Amino acid sequence: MSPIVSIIMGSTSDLPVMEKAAQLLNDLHVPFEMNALSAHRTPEAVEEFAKNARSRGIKVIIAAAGMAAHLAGAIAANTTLPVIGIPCKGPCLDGIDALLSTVMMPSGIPVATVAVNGGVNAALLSAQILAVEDAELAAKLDARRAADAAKVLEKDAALQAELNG
Ligand code: RP5
Repeated sequence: MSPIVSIIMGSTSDLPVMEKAAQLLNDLHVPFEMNALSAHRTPEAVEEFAKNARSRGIKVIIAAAGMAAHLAGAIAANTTLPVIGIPCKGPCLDGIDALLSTVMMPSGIPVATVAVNGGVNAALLSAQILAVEDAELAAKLDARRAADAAKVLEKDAALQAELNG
């Protein structure tokens, strides 16, 4: 199937975070593509990627970068597809650098920023956007939440059993 979500990262060094997003989209059977292009090192390629994404059938873009993380913003500047930004934790500043660079977009060019290294939530948010028009995907997301809630309740029950004998 042709990809409808595009995962893009500033460097292959961001791959560990993006693999979590990829795994989740695989689990949900959402077709995706994955690329590594840099807003700073390959600006023309990023512009071309963003400008062509809609005509290639992409519906949501997940963009991850670390340090002076301008990738999500640079992509959002060149498309009106929804762009989800993931700030990646770099070698210093604990990801605050990437968080602020990704989230503090000027009015008019939105980037939906998830938590630092938030690959799972980025993938879930992309699926939720797609699920607005896809009842089958919405049902899968509901089932996933129910399963997650059941795990929490199971762990709480085990904790109570341990505490109360
Ligand atoms: C950013 O700079 C990338 O997204 C990466 O998080 C960071 C470091 O890149 P490398 O020097 O590891 O390629 O653009």
